[in-house]
Amino acid sequence: MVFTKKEVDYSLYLVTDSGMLPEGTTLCSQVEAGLQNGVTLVQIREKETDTKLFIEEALEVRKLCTKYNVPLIINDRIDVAMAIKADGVHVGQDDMPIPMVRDLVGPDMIIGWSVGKISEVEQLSQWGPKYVDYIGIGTLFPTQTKKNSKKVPMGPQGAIEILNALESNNATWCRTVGIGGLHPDNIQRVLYQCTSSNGKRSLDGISLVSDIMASKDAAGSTKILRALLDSTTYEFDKSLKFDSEGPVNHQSISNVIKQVSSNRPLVQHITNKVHQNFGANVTLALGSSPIMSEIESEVGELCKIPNATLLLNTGSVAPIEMLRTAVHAYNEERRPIVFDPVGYSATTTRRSLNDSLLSYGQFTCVKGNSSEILGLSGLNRDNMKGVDADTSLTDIKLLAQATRIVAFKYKTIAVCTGQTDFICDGTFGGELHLSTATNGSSVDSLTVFAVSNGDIPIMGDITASGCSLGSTIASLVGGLGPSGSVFDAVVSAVLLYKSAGKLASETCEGSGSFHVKLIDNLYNLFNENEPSKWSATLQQL
Ligand code: TPS
Repeated sequence: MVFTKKEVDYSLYLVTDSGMLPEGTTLCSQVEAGLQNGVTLVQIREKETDTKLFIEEALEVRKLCTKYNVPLIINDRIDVAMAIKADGVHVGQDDMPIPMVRDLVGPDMIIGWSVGKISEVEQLSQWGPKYVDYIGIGTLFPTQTKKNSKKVPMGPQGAIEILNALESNNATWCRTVGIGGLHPDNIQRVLYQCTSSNGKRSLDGISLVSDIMASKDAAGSTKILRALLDSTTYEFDKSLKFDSEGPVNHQSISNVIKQVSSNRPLVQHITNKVHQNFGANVTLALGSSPIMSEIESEVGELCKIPNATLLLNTGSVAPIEMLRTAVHAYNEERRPIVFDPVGYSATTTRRSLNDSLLSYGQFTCVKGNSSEILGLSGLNRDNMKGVDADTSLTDIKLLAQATRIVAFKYKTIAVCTGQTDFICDGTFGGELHLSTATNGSSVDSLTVFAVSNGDIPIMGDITASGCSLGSTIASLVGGLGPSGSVFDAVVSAVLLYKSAGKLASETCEGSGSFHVKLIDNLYNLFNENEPSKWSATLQQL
């Protein structure tokens, strides 16, 4: 045994599959290309290979692993692992039970287990530290590699639940890798989002098959993966800072408005029919250009227009493929996405649709009414009346906590609207760390801000008033220049919208003229740019 278990570096864990090798490559040439460029752990997983050949290949790979000083794990075949003196074994849920594996391999071999359920974490923590050394959490995303898998992809949110279960069951010894459909376009997001709620634990690494084994340039692919793993920031909003310079004040709000006026962002709305016309007018009132496009083939061009921003409102839904393409395109271009989970919790269909969309990408801001944010937080799923907010939800502590949870879970700026609006920044400036997560900054340590302006009940008497706060946030975030602060822009949008709503409610003659006056007041407050005169107030809770 060359390695002690504590020394193992799980950061880039290659699992083999000789069924997908490109022409001109071999199992060993692909593994060696990986080892030369940053693979830190290798697992031989050959489901179709006869024992004799398996052993021959395993001995070759073992030589390579010894040369590069990297441990070797064998999948499923405990006999082969023992025969070739591998460093460890990896077993799935349908393979030999873990206690039997440990009895056979002895105390020093590394044992890995594929885990996808909380009950499996409870089981491994009952066994204690002598049994499972690490788990492969998955499958995270759809994968072509594991044929006939019955598992539904769990997405980052599923992995977070497993990390939380490890913490709540005190399985501190157990290391973790994420697996399933991992590629350069989603790895940083997974590492960034997957942290336990207490802020103490994130994934120790990623494990993958096809991105290296099926690559025509395994060395180049590994280098890309290594660079992503080694960077400590996920810049999902390329030109934008997340942190505020200090407390948001009239000066910083005025700066946001100035940047938006001069940059005139394009705000692509993918939104429900009821909101389209009003949202377009709100966007225009804020010096921005709306485009209501659900054409999949043009998303790639739209997101490249300077200051392009996406508002994704799930009130009525474009084809899911179009939505996925849009989320990927804006993420790839590092442009902001504001997500509005309309009617989350109203029906099972809406909940699973919103959950799927949220698993596709990284969102700069998630804005919902109190029922939606409570639903997303998991604190309360049973209080939806259709897609409207339940106005009886006024428990400030509960709503503030729900906002914190959503901000932390999705590493986003969460906005919860209601009589009082709550805002919480859970982005940690895009920082990501293997293993140590947010260095102990937990959900509970996040600061929540409240925006109030008295009750404006008439807001609920027009259509799309909540959706149009989404348009306002998207305009202000999208209009920021390179020195802008996203958090300042979100706060500015909420203050502006609430102040305009109050003024409109004071001068309107009914809900019809309120509609018009809301646009007038947004237009005037934006163009005057004198935030000291706005009536809505910001308070740190
Ligand atoms: C560490 N497993 C789950 S998904 C998958 C495999 C092999 C395919 C991923 O392929 N955790 C560890 N080792 C394992 N063998 C498993 C889990 C089981 P791709 O990266 O091409 O999507």
